[in-house]
Amino acid sequence: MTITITAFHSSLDQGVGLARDMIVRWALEEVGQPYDVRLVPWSDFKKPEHVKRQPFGQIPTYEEGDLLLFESGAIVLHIAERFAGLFPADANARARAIMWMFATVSSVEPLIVQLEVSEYMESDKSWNAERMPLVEDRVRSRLKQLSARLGDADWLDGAFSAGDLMMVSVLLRVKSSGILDEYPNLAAYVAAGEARPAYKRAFAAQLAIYTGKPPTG
Ligand code: GTB
Repeated sequence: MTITITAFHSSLDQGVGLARDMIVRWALEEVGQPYDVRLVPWSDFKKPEHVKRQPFGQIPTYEEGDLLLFESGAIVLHIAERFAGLFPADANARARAIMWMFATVSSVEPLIVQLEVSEYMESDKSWNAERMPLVEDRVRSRLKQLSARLGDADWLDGAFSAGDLMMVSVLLRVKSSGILDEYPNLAAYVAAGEARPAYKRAFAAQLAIYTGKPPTG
């Protein structure tokens, strides 16, 4: 059955892996499923045809036969349940992988979103210089806890899982701030995610849309 996802027709970041279709691409690459991509122009995001798929007028979405999903976390959860490769066989380990997916979107990502808002949407505000250190320190405090939990392990709970895929994807968004490098084990964890062949294929496929060059390797 053909899987179709949506992505930006044109991206401000030119496909450096931060738009959320990357998370879905990576998951599909990990489980070895081919997919088509429907590119959505900015002008169509809030039009009824796209809002029918994604009520908030965003990407990514996921279509597989009669199934239509939005929210990257829900899409990854579905992919991990539907195809082998992202969830452990053991039921308890699988529950913990799901726990890490929720931890990513509810305990880590919101603090990182605040940092992105301060950096990209509020940098011109008179109070931004005062607020930014507070926002950065909230991210630091959460990353310190995550770093303590990860310790010297390769992944969050045994083998690489959908929980790691989600967590690495979110942590990548603080890489450019320099904060990630303050936690060497988290920086190494993210680098190990980026080094996975499936991640590299997904990254190349997303980049190719905006460079016009087919992915290599
Ligand atoms: N919680 C949702 C999910 O995980 O699926 C969040 C989806 C989301 O934020 N999608 C963004 C979007 O569609 C793209 S990823 N934004 C359009 C809108 O809201 O109108 C964030 C993003 C936005 C823009 C760039 N860029 O231009 O380079 C990169 C990443």
